[in-house]
Amino acid sequence: MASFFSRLTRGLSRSRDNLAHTLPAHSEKPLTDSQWMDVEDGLIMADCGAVLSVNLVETARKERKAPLAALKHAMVSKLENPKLIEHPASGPFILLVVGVNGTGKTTTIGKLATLFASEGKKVLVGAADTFRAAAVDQLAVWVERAGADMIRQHDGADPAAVAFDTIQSGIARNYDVIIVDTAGRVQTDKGLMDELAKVRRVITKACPQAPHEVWQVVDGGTGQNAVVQVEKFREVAGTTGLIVTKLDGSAKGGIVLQLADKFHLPIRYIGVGETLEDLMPFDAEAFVSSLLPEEKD
Ligand SMILES: Nc1nc2c(ncn2[C@@H]2O[C@H](COP(=O)(O)OP(=O)(O)OP(=O)(O)O)[C@@H](O)[C@H]2O)c(=O)[nH]1
Ligand SMILES: [Mg+2]
Repeated sequence: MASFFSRLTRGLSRSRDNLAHTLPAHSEKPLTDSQWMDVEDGLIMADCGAVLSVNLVETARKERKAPLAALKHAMVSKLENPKLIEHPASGPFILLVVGVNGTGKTTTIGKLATLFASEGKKVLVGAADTFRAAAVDQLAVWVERAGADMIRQHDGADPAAVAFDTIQSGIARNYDVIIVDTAGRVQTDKGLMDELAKVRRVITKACPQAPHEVWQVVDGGTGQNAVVQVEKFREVAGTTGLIVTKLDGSAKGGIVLQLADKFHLPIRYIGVGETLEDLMPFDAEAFVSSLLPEEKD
């Protein structure tokens, strides 16, 4: 836990230091117009985007609170999403994981499989990234370590066929959780996006209520482009939640707020590294605290 937050705090230090120049941590005094403009700039630099940054400052200015506390409150409100994870009344919980190349899908699935298995659930993973043999082997290592099972086919097999097979056998063999991994794809590649739509359709064919959740994994260091990615994947794959990874690297953090605000999608998990402990359920309050300068009493 401690190391998770220290990695997150270290990862977001650039944005936080930037904001610390403009937001006096201990001051109850209202900021001047030009100070608020500096805060707005700090938010834009932190990847919050112009529209949201203006909106956050407007909201914070209306509050009868110390400036830092007011901004924190405004940011947390943007991130709190009451949407509960959709669990089926009976049968397995079926999760489809999608996203652009290299964002961390396979690693995240490995970590999720381990988490679910540690809760005593029987977990099946479908290796529907059939592009590279190495992708399936990478997944197999995680799955084995998690004590979960995996469905795979030959290299180059139809990803939709692997997904169908996975759902069918997962239901027949009474798994509690089924997670389908997919190949990374750029949202502008029509052929690959059509293929993803087909994977989704086929999952529904194998189980009419599925997928119960579709989580898009986003690289936190992507910047503004993440907005276009989420827009397109949501349209094609019906994204229901987001996982933002690599917040330990060059990410500025504000993209998390921007995505949550723009698409009203819950952030389910965030990742700050490559090991199992580096994935945590998202906590809006803790995240905003890492992004803003520390409040002093
Ligand atoms: N620093 C850091 N690295 C991460 C994080 N999550 C994943 N990675 C690394 O990112 C790289 C790509 O991860 P994968 O899980 O293979 O990504 P993917 O989305 O499955 O990639 P494709 O299947 O090729 O699209 C690996 O080296 C991971 O270890 C994270 O939160 N922080
Ligand atoms: Mg992968």
